[in-house]
Amino acid sequence: MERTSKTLARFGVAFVGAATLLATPSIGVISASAAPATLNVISPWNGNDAGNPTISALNDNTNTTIHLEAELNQATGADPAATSVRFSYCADANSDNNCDAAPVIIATDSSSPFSAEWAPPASIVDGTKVHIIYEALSASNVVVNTQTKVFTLDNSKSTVHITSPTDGGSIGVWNGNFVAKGTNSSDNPAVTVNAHNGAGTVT
Ligand SMILES: [Ca+2]
Ligand SMILES: [Ca+2]
Repeated sequence: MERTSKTLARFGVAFVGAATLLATPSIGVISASAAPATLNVISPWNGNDAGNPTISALNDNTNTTIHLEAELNQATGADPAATSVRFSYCADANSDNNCDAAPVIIATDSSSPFSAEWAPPASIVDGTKVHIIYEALSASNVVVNTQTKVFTLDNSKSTVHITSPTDGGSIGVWNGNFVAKGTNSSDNPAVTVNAHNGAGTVT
């Protein structure tokens, strides 16, 4: 059964039944036969500022973009082959949890780590809620899974840009120290590295 996501429904895009054919895949339309492949959102991390996660485009001494990343996981046989991730955004300036206009595609990445660098347009001012939409696409550009994360743009928040370990790379240590390197915004934020293997804070 085909369905439209809340994202599309919010814009009043008419859904006239399962026979609807679209010339190109639209954001949020999930294919009729596909069981969802796993789509894990990596960045931005929405665990900061409990209940009100923020993103910041403050210059991190490398760039003023916000890193978007997701991971595809399709180890089980029933999953359709997702081959790329498409990143989109919309603004929700009146904070009613609905996009104020149709989502705008940022980029599509077809190689792991699936990522994009996003420069928020000047039209999105500080304090605006932003929906980041992650879509797993099949080789024929059918959406097989989608997730939306909501953040508030707050360019007063400190930023970091990690250069080592490399994005998606491996760390060749089993139980020891490793060095994380990068740049940070000029307000000199304190940087904490958390290990996601249960070891807790390591630096
Ligand atoms: Ca950055
Ligand atoms: Ca809105």
